[in-house]
Amino acid sequence: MAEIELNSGEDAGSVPPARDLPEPTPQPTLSDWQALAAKEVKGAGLNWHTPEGIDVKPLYTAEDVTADPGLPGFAPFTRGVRASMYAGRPWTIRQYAGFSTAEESNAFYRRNLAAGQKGLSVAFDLATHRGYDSDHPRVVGDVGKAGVAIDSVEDMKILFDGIPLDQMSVSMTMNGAVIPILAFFIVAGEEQGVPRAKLDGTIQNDILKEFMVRNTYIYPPEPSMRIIADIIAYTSAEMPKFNSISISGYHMQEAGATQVQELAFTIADGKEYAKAAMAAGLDIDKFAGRLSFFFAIGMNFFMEVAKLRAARRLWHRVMTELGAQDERSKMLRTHCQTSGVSLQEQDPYNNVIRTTVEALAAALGGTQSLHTNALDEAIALPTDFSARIARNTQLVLQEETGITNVVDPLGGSYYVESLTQELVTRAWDIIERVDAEGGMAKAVAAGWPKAMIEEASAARAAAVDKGETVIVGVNKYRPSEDTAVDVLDIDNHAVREAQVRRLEQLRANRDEAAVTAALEALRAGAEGSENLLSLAVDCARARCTLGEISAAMEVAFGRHATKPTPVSGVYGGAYADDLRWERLRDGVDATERRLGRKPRMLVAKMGQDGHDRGANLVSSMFGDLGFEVVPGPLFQTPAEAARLAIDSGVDVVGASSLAAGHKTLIPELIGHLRDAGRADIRVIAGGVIPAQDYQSLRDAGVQAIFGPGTNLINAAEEVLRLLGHNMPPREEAAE
Ligand code: MLC
Ligand code: 5AD
Repeated sequence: MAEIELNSGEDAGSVPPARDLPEPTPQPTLSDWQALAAKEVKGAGLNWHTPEGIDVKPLYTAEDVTADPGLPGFAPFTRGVRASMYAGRPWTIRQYAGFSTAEESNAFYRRNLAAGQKGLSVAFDLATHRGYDSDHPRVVGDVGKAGVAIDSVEDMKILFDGIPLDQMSVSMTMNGAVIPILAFFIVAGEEQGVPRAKLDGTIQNDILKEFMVRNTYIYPPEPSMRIIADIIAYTSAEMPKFNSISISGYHMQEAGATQVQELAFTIADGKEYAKAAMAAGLDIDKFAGRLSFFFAIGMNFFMEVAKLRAARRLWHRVMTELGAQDERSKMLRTHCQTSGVSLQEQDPYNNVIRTTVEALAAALGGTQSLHTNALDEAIALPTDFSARIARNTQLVLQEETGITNVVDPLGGSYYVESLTQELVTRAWDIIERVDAEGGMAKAVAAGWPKAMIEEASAARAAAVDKGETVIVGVNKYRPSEDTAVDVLDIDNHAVREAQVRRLEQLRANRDEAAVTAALEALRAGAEGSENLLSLAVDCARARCTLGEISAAMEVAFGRHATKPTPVSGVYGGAYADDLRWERLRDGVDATERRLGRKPRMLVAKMGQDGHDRGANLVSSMFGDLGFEVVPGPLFQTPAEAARLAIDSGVDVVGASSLAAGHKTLIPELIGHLRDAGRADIRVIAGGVIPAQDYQSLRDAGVQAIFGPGTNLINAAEEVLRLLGHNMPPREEAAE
């Protein structure tokens, strides 16, 4: 009370006259701070040079903030797309999941929803992604492995059995076989009594990043872009609550992109899709409000927060330039997923900590929806146990920490505002380069965005292998004993048999004339210009299968294939003048002298697993070391890979497996080599391979196994030894 009275001036007489006040202490200036800090660290440099090329300073002040971030809910939405953000409604807890059969995945979804998950997100198996039915000979190792097998609308109905599709929003990660999957979803809704206008959800439908980094495409780029325009046209007219696309940077970061690259290429992809839909005659304000985004959130905490804020500002600018009038069209709404590659097989409980930090960054960046990875991410799909911890990470953040009560709580942070601006500027430079070359479809075809990402990936791998980038429990503080975690194992043969039986039943009970007519109409539509999704909905009603629908379009479009082109010089360059590298090069030279030619290695990718990050890295590194590397094409069968190995005269095949097909595919490869009398070709395996599978792979003849977190230098030593080079043990060579 006393102060209030004083301040009210009633007692003004007791305030000392101004001339008696002590002289105000001069405020320290920035150069005072610089001098003090320099003294503390004895002149050492404190700037942090990030992989994006940003020099982060040790201190930010008001002088670094050049733009007012505005208010949430208002353009350019830097502080969030909603005025009330999580204070009004928290982000959607949307866990990506799917495995085995539709029945098993449905049961898993129901358990998760009962335990607090808020939205669904379907992971399909690779056979489904690539447009093959489960009984197709090319997909023997893939059915039900990395996601759920869906062959027809009957499977889709089982997947959502007991889940009301007018109440639950469903995301479906599908890009290749996007037409049959969305058609099955629409008809499953219809047969559940939910008209398509009421379906709420998202389809990924983002093909450009498939050509760049994810590789689950089916058709060549041009018809693939038409498919996207057809889907946007259909959903904007018929499904007002459905997000027609989820423009994804996630996979770019997973493939090694820096945050600036992820940001720039994702926004540029979005611009390309908007332009494609406009070129197909659609009004931008009719569809743009249902374009959505998807980003990865890695361990660079503030960079990730700033990235989401920068993304919103960039999208607002792009859509304004494209002529959007409605503010909703310019709002970047996004899903985020914590980073899979940041998680490790070694010391796996650290992954819970990493995921928590990443989830917090996603929330402070203002995401609309979030998936948190499970702690066993580096080796397998989540179990009920690991999925519970992953989900609870979000529940604890939402319900225990109070972070949802204040909108954009980092707004106004000198560092975060400055970083946001810096990311906008740097990403805009790349977007302008893309524009100058005619847009993202052309840039992707030219290949430079992929090469840029692979260079960043190789540089990061070298920094980790050299220990400059620390990963706790992997390249520093490594525990002396490994911690075993229980992992989910899927009986791929049983799933495939169950699917094959259901396909037989479906084919036996349908009206073949109706099937043929619907497929013929679709084929003709693909050659013409009728809306493909609309035609596929008729196919789905007639019980055509996913493989049949995909094949009907393939007649018109063809199937796309690419040849890997690994980058060179980046990994090796990072090791210039390094003793370990020189020892390895000596080993390669000695092997070359002995063989009378360079040692040769095929880096094989078998099955429908298109994750080529590891394969590209290995090709690039062994190439830098002086091997002759044959980068095998994606999607080979074991027989094809064996043939390529023999025809190319390789000494060793490195089979890279990131999608769980290793137990089926690698033993088959070895069998084919043996049958051809070439058991001398060594086979090594690398990728996401859980320790409990090691013995069975060794029994099958695999000579070395390199799991997640492998140091490539150590792997190369092992390979040289396998090739008969007498490599001194590492300890002796340490000096
Ligand atoms: C939200 N709402 C509010 C509000 N906040 N209303 C009032 N006040 C607030 N504060 C409203 C919204 O406007 C919206 O209604 C409704 O609530 C739902 O909120 P949302 O924010 O739109 O969330 P959601 O429905 O979850 O949608 C999020 C999305 C969507 C737009 C990002 O596209 C989505 O769910 N994407 C998920 C993608 C995904 O899971 N992908 C997995 C990829 S895995 P209205 O009417 O305005 O809509 C992968 C891995 C791999 O790719 O490689 O295999
Ligand atoms: N279930 C759960 N998570 C999955 N992921 C991939 N497939 C599944 C699945 N079937 C996650 C992993 C991976 C990312 C691409 O998505 O985190 O890194």
